[in-house]
Amino acid sequence: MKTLRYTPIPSCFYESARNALAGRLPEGALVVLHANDVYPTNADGTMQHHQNADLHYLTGIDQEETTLMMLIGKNGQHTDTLLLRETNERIVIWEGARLTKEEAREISGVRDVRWTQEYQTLLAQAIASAKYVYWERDAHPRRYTDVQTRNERMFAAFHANYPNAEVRSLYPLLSRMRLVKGEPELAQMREACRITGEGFAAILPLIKPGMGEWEMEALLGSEYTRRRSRKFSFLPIIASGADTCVLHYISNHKVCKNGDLILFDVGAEYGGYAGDMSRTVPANGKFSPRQKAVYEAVLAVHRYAASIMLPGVRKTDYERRVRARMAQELVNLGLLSVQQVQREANDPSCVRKYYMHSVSHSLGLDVHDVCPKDPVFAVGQVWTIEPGIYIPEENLGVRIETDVLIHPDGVEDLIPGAPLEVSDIERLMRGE
Ligand SMILES: [Mn+2]
Repeated sequence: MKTLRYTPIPSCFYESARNALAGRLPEGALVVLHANDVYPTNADGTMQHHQNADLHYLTGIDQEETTLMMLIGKNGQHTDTLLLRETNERIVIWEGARLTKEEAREISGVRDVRWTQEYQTLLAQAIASAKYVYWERDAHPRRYTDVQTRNERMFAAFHANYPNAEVRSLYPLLSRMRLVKGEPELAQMREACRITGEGFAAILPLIKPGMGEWEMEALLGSEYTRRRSRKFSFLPIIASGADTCVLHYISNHKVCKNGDLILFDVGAEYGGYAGDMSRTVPANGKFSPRQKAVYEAVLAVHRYAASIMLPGVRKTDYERRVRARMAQELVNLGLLSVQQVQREANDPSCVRKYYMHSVSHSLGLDVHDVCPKDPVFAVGQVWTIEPGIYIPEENLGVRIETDVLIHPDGVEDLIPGAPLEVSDIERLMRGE
């Protein structure tokens, strides 16, 4: 096996993931999953390939034009076939050799590896003995795109050829499985989170008024890459001044000014897994009294949320309790009146004026990872905790986000390397 930038997950993890999926499927089920396309830009340009997360979860293969087929037999037995893009002379010269069949076997544990040329023949054979077809199609509740994925495009062709096949969704099964992380996945996530936090702590002493948001992005990217991250796990948000109130600000094109807060919502990817962290710091290294008051309010809500994220708690209840706690802080800051909050004692929707997003999302191969509807917290799940207060009339937004692993008795902070307390942030920014 080649030495890689990251330590790969052993193939036995992917084998057990396929066994677990097969055990949840009926006899006669055929599973078909495709890699994501390499998306075009203009002319002959392309974007960086980003693997389909379900395919990654079941095989560990991070290569375009890959297909996994699984035919489920009696008692969860299954026959798996992996199809790969075959290297030719042109690919060797221009892109570099793709995986050999032997390399793909070592990574995924799938013994039957073929070239993609056999796709139609193998599919026809499998369909002949299949009763149901589980074709992967992304059903994330917040997914919105006009662009057809490779899975959807291949499905359209499949449906035209086999209009009578009984097609079922893989999403409910895989989203439940991916919600609880296996030990090898946690090792990757710990590393993604370690890089995310330590890389950020490393650039804190360098931040000064007059610095461009893009310069901070460059410094952070350098720290992440040196630590073997392949890329930011999502487009980094480095927002100063009024843009701290823009939840998904990604232009990072302003110069930060003395007296500004700077909101970082950034993450490093490692081995396909995502870190996701937010910190808010003063450009000049010292919080003003008002900035500090808002920061401490968000931190108090963060601490409260972490204390009630326990196994067995329903996420919707958790979110409601955090909103109620947030309401108290917004009253203390003079942003809401006691009467406003009391009118909606059970679930104060008035908090949404200053805190308009949810406090937690699951994290894994995807930044906003898969998740069943109305999940219940359980041991082995990884969630973000990210309350925020945004006051556009004061050009002041604060978000504090950690990633946590749920244990039987509470949560573990996976990003201990990045400061949370005002005093720790100010000390690090002084270079001490
Ligand atoms: Mn997040």
